Amino acid sequence: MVIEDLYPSRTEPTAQWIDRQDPVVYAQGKPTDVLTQEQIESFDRDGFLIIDKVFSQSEIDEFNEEFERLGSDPILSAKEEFIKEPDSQIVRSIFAAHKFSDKYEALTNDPRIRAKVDYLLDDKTYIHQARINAKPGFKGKEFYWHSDFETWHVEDGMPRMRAISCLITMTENKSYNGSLMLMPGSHKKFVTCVGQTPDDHYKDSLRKQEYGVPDQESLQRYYDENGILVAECPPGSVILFDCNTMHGSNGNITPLPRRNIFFVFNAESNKLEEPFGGTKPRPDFIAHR
Ligand code: 6CS
Ligand code: FE
Repeated sequence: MVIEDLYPSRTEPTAQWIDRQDPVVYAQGKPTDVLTQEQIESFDRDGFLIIDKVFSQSEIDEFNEEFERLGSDPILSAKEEFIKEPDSQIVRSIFAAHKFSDKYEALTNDPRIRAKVDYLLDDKTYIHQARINAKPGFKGKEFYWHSDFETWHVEDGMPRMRAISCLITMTENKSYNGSLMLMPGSHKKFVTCVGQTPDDHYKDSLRKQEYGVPDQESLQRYYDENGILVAECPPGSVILFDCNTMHGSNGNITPLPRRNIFFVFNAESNKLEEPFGGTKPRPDFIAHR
């Protein structure tokens, strides 16, 4: 069966702006007590929502201990799930972290996040991708601007925009230590990217992404329209953002690490097909099938 590609990307020599074909808040109008009306409206309008201190400091301490345990295990850190920084052997991301840790596994089902996501997507959800982004002090490198959906559509075969990323902050996220930056309202358009996806692109892109990144003119246009929001928040906060919200983060040359747990929930009705870009599917630890 051929599935229609509503969001073709990396196919044209110049960037195109396509209107979003999908809702943002799928449960629009349905009553709920897991989010306030104001929170729902701001997620719909901006494409993200920041909720301070959802988790206690002692819970966050445990998640950090778990990270230290995984990251310092020489056998584990040699695995392909452990992505290193582009210019060193320092751990940048641990993918499928919930497969290595019962604590992270349990966290994926915590109603403080799960119920919110399931409401917004109005469906049962499953983990599409789970990782911890370490952004260590002094050495953590940037993540260039991108829409996650662009990559998940082209390289993983995610058909529609019906997925939400959930960050749980494990350290202070300050303006200066490489915090997430978001472009409000960018989730309402799809900016196509230019360039052909190389084979086994993930081996480079997870360290430093160079394909599936938008052109500068489009980024300028977003910036001129709504500027940039730096998601500053204390440890234990939750940042929910739509799969198509344009985001990125700077490097971290401060002594203060910026470490976040990152879960992506996809609607069960939106499960992965063959990659729309025609490449072979990425490994399961990046895109669970
Ligand atoms: O490849 C992924 O799935 C994610 N990682 C990067 C660096 N960019 C796209 C997406 O967020
Ligand atoms: Fe991303």
